[in-house]
Amino acid sequence: MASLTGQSPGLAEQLQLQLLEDAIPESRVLIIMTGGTICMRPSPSGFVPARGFQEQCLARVPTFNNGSPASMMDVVVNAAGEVRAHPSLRTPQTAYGRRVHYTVFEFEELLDSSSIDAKGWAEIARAVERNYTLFDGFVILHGTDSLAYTCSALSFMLQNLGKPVILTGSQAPMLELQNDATDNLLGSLVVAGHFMIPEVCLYFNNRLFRGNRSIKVAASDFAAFDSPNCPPLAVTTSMRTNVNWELVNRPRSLEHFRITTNLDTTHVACLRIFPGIKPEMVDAVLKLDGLRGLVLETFGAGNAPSGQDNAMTKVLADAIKRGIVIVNVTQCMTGSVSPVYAPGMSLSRAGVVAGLDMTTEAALTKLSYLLALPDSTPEWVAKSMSVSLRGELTEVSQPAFRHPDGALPERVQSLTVLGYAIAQGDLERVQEIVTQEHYWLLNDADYSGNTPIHLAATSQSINILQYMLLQGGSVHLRNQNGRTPLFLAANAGLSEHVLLLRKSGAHLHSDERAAAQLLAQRRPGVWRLAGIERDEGPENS
Ligand code: ASN
Repeated sequence: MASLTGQSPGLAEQLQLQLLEDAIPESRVLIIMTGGTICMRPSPSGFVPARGFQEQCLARVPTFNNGSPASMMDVVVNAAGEVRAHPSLRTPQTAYGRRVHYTVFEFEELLDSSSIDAKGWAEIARAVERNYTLFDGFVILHGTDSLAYTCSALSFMLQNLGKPVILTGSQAPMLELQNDATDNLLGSLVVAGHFMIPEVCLYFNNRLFRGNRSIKVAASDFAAFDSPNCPPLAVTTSMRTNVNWELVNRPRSLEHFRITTNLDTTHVACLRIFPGIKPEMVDAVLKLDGLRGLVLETFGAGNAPSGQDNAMTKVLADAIKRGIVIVNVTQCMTGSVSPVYAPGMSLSRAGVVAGLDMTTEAALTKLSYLLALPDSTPEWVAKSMSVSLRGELTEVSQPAFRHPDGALPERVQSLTVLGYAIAQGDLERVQEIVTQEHYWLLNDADYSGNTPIHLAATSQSINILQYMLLQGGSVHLRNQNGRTPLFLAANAGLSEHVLLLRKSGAHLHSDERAAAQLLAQRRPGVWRLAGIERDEGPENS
């Protein structure tokens, strides 16, 4: 440890420096390695994924390892809930005054992403679910070839997501001298460790995209991805990462995080229309054994050739009558499918669903997700395809959302007024402020790091807490003492508040469990509701 005076430090100074080090807050991030170029090494048969990413690529690099004493991090590694201690690393302190404490969990089989399928997506979703309460955020390392599909699929598979899930990869391997892997991984770690963006995102070349809006646009450029119909959620510059909080989606229900894993990719197809395509060709695809859904990539604003005597339209209408869901997306990079021209209009009259501005990747994975849901009917799936489930399409204008970014200029006043209304249990006033305020305040923090959800967690009116949770306030943000709203509610002995927060997916952070256990000795009842059992082990519910 370096001394402030340049000489070797005495014991007292060492202790002081250690205390200063320990006072730096940390975020816990799990990196899930699925394969891809980022971890690849050359072999006689071309580049192949290689194991040992943490030791080989990260442990020796100062930006990924601040050299703090080795420590272990628990990771749940399988369906039986087996917990394995993994060696972990810490980044140096970031521009936001934190360190990211992380470990890499490598899948048994590392893939070139061109070989991933619904089974691989399910494995990723399960790894996130099993470790959800142990980490603040997740970074998924993945090949770039099918990355946009995986992002889209995961966005539908992860429901009521309350924490960031950031996918990234690279165009050149981490061990190549000139690579994009270092920046992509570091940027993803910073986002996952600092910003409450509870969405499945893709971070690449200094930009953070909504996962289900992104497409791969370049085979070898470092700027490999774009999100033509949705601006980036964040951009990293030399100064900082600027988050566009108005665009960030929030889970707005009183439900736990959960996953759906059985996407039906085997009964869907995608067909690109071209000038001269024959109706018989389209009919042949639509008559594939067991086909349940088709994504039709059409011209411009959603137009397809109608064929002689409207033969194409008839083929499509017949398939829809047989129960096949057909979704219309545009071949263009930007813009939306809308029935402005006669050919587009006749498709919509035949029952073809307008996929609006969805990417093909999003349309295909959404179709696979909806068709696999229990009790889904073709009519219901068709209707749901035009509705935004995870921000994958532009439907109507969404409410804007704003999150703390270090500065609280003109919003401090509203935050204070909101604080008073919460303290007085005045639900009507709270609703008024939250509805009228230009920026959403619910995830803003006051001088002590308390968000309105922290305040509501101990307010006399449970209805205020419920209202705020339904507006998308985060249950995972921690105040300056590292406390979650759940901790505060339990500490105040408010069982009803605790139950409501738990229902909404709240859990105690691993850093506050030791204190919670001590407090539970005096008040076991309410702390049990908060998730503290007598024989404490890692919590995964
Ligand atoms: N073929 C690689 C993959 O998708 C491409 C990459 O990651 N850049 O796994």
